[in-house]
Amino acid sequence: MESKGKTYKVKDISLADQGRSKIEWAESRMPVMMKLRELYGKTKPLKGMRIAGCLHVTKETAVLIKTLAIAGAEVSWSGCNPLSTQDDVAAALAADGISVYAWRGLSTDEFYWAIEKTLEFRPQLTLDDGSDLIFTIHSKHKDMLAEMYGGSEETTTGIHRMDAMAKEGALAYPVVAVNDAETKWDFDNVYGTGQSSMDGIIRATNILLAGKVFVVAGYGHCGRGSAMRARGLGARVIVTEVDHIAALKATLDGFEVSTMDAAAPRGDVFLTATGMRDVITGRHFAQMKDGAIVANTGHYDVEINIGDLEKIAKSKREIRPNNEEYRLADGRRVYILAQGRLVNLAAAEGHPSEVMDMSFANQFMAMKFLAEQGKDLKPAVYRVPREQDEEIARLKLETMGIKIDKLTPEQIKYKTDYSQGT
Ligand code: RBV
Repeated sequence: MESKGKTYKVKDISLADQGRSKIEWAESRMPVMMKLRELYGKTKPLKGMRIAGCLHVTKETAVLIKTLAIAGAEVSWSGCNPLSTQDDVAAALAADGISVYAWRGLSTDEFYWAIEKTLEFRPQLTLDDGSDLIFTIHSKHKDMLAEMYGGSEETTTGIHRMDAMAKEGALAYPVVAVNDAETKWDFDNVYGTGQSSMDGIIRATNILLAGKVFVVAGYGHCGRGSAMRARGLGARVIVTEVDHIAALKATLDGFEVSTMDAAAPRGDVFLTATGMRDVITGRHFAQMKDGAIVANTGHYDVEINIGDLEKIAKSKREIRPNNEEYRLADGRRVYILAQGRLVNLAAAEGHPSEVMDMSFANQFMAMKFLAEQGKDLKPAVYRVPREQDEEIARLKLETMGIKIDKLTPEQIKYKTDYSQGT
């Protein structure tokens, strides 16, 4: 509902209590975020800053949004994928006074409408997952550029977009590549994607993964996490790649590496994690076994060419939530999960809170950094400083009750003394 005087549009505001419980649950699993609230709730480093965010509206994102608000920011939010919004969480945020424009299942027009709504208060900072906000401001709202302090980007696909923009000289404000922090991509992309993708596939199908041939396309961080978890559940995993080094890593990690053409007739389950379009196309569908299940965990829905499948399919029906059965002329059935959109967020709840704790701590610190220094920075893509990564890892370990060793002064000396050999 969008009503006069209200700065939100969500599916059903009466779901707010349910959403609040979910958010509380996430808070109880996100100790680093709670620590940031404690630290910056007093000093309010984001006071007076207007932040527009475009990132999956999940219980974890709600924890980030509330933390930004506690640190003084005014926030306006939209979801970054048509199928990832948790409507109860959106309702809870709206009921608690956050300006949020997000509901599950919005159309492409509504998706961009929601982004426009979040820009109405003329943000000074943008927080993106996929860079749709940054791109919209640069293409449609150039008048806003002068007020911008900077932006941050959550995911690999968005970073590629930003690097390309910077290379062309088209980027007009500084962007922090949150994705590339070690405490983000070595954890969120690997363990987060690994677990949440299995979760999405299982919720949409409830199949037994043990004994299945599970094809993972792409052996970047997300592909590696997914391959590891599929193997852990007893699947026989085949990895497909276009990059020689990644293919070699997968091989030495003990996975079978093959081409998609060779894997297509063998796979029971397919999962794309490449960030590239047309990874599974018509000629692959034509080879698949009856009952093959096909899903994507990459940011955009371009990895599986569903248009090709539509062309050869005789009929289609929803057999379970987030699971569509396509029947081919010869009677074979192929199942597409979550319309080829990221299965971990569309068919499950996204990455677990514990891992988003680190990703979103990086987001928070990026916002703080840009609020303080953004105006002095040249437009470029900035990597997260090493100290920030180290501090987040330190805090995470501390909240997990894990202690580590410290170098002695002799060891530090040894480390820097190049004269000592055998
Ligand atoms: N992602 N967010 C969640 N639970 O809020 N789960 C996954 C969540 C992010 C993740 O950081 C990844 O980079 C991005 O979604 C892909 O769009």
